[in-house]
Amino acid sequence: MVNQDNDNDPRLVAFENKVAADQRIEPKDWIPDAFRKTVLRQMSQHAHSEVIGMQPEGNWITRAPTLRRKLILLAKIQDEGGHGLYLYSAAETLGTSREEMVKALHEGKAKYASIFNYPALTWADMGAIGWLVDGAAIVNQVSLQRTSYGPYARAMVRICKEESFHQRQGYESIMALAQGSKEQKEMAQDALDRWWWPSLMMFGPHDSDSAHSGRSMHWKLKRESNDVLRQRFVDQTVPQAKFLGLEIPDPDLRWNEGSGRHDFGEIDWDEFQRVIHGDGPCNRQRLSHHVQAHEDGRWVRDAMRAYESKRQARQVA
Ligand code: FAQ
Repeated sequence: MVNQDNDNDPRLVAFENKVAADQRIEPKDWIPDAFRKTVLRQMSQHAHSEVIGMQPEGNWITRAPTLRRKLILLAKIQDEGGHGLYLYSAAETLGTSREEMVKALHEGKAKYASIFNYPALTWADMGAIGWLVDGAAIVNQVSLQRTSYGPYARAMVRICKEESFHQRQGYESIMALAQGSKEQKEMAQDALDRWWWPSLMMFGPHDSDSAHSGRSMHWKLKRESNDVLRQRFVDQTVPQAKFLGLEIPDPDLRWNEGSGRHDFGEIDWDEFQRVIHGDGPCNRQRLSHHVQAHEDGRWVRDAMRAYESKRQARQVA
């Protein structure tokens, strides 16, 4: 068997040249094994995040305060499920089935975004998730529209359009509370207090501690680093909070005239590590809910497989 990552392999040279020339890598192209593993890891984690991310908001569908809010929330959550499906399909082009990806999730071998291990405690959290979580997701995903793996980049284009609607609906929802009664404004502030730091964690560890960034940036899978994207999110969100009359829960946050950016406090990295390694407030609940839903849907998958094999048998006969 050929060592796929042998430096002298002419296919590797062709691959590196294609990346360097800013051309997209497509499923028909030969790719080194390390590249395949890295894209698959990131895409499958991304897909799992979209699907597990339906849970915190799903918790509020039956308690939405008005029919209009309920319709918007339902549509948004369905979009997130759809994003998961595009991403699983795009990831399958790397030769791993969706079933295998889901198995890795259930066995704790694949991660999903840390943010979804926090509970959605009040209706204001629906606004905060749209505003902050989708807001952070878009900053990252706009950058990923230019990722070097073609199927991932194309999935991102459509996903970004929908995420941008999600962010706006969240901002509009939290604005209604921030401009409402004293109690509603307090709910909005409380939601910001609880979701701010986990949103900053979505961008991953500092660049200096990021295990995969070096290779991912070299292969142009990641176009911008974790810290650059996090800074962009802070700079865009601080004025939005000011407009709402809400206070970002960071005593170290201030405008830095020299750098033209906001300085901000240090993330609690111990908490981040605990959450990504399975010990956040809702990790067990999120995973067991997903396992249960997967089991509940087994009969549908079995029925579709049985139908398909019968159809194929009829074609052969
Ligand atoms: N959570 O070396 P790096 C959404 C892990 S979609 C969990 O920096 P990398 C839509 C990382 O996997 C949100 N784990 O890793 C929505 C690695 O562990 P591993 C999802 C994290 O890949 C909204 C280790 O730490 N978006 O929100 C996190 O170069 C509302 C070392 O880290 C994406 O997935 C984290 N936050 O950079 C849905 C975007 N950060 O794999 C519903 C695509 C790091 O070695 C409601 N992904 N880790 O075991 C990415 O851009 C990258 O994968 C990063 C991490 C930036 C997340």
